[in-house]
Amino acid sequence: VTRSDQSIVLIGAPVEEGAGTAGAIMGPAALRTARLVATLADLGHRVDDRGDLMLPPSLPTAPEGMDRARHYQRIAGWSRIIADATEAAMGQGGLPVVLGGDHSLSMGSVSGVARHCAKAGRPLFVLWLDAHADFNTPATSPSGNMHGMSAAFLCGEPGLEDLLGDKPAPRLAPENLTLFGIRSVDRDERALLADRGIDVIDMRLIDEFGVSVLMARVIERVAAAGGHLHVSLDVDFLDPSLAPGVGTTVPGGATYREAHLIMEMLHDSGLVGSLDVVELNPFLDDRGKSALLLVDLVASLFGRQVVARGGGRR
Ligand code: Z70
Ligand code: MN
Ligand code: MN
Ligand code: MN
Repeated sequence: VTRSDQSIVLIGAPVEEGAGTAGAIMGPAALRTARLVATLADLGHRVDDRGDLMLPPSLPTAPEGMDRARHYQRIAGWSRIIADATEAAMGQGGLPVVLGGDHSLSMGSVSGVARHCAKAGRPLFVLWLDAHADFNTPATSPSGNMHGMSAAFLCGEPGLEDLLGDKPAPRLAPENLTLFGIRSVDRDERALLADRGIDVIDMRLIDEFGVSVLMARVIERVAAAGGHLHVSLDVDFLDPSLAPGVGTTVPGGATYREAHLIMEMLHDSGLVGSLDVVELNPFLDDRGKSALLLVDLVASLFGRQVVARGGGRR
């Protein structure tokens, strides 16, 4: 339950090879500079900052035909150490928060969480807050950038079967994935999403129904299944006027108030057991603005409230 006494494990994952633009390597440092650790500790949580992971010098070899997945070897190396780190943190009763780094890191983070959930017999649900669907495969991707493939990989789409080597993860049930905030999808990616029946909450639905109704639906499904909810927060979910520190800006993103409400509802649900904060590119940011907003959002997710409420709303 997401209350004021979580054991939060911070895992820096300075991976940027999955993105088309360099700079996400500085993301974990910027989030720490924006006082992430003290902010979570002030909310009453135990915070164990394990520092940044390091890519080992010897990388996995790429299978034949991996030229459609750029920097495959490095992303495979990252995925394996990130998966081991989130699985270990959860095994110790911790709540892993992975600081990115580009969104390819979720291939590792969610895989480690999935391994833990499989052992614990708990169904895994993933909420993917993003402008993009990240549902390309090496065959459908127009760019070859692996940060656009992570959600598809996790659902077992073909092309990256050897990524995790001899420690593969159980696939995420496609019906347990919700993409939320979507406003940029590639042609073949759109066809794949439709074919697999992925739950895509795009900006049109958000405008029409509001985040409150749509989020309540997601939370109810996870609660009914007694599931573990992993939240994968891509900075470009937010409108670029609020969070300019991203490689690919897409107009029409979530507002400050929508984003905070989502985090508050997630906190109140008590269902969130792991988190990624990805795609922050401090090189492109405006005086730390995006990093500071992310830390505020993470604070809301971990229980910061404007006014202390009694038991009624938890
Ligand atoms: C496009 C691709 C992407 C950012 C994900 C974009 C992917 N669909 N871009 N996150 N910033 O190249 O696959
Ligand atoms: Mn557990
Ligand atoms: Mn993304
Ligand atoms: Mn994105």
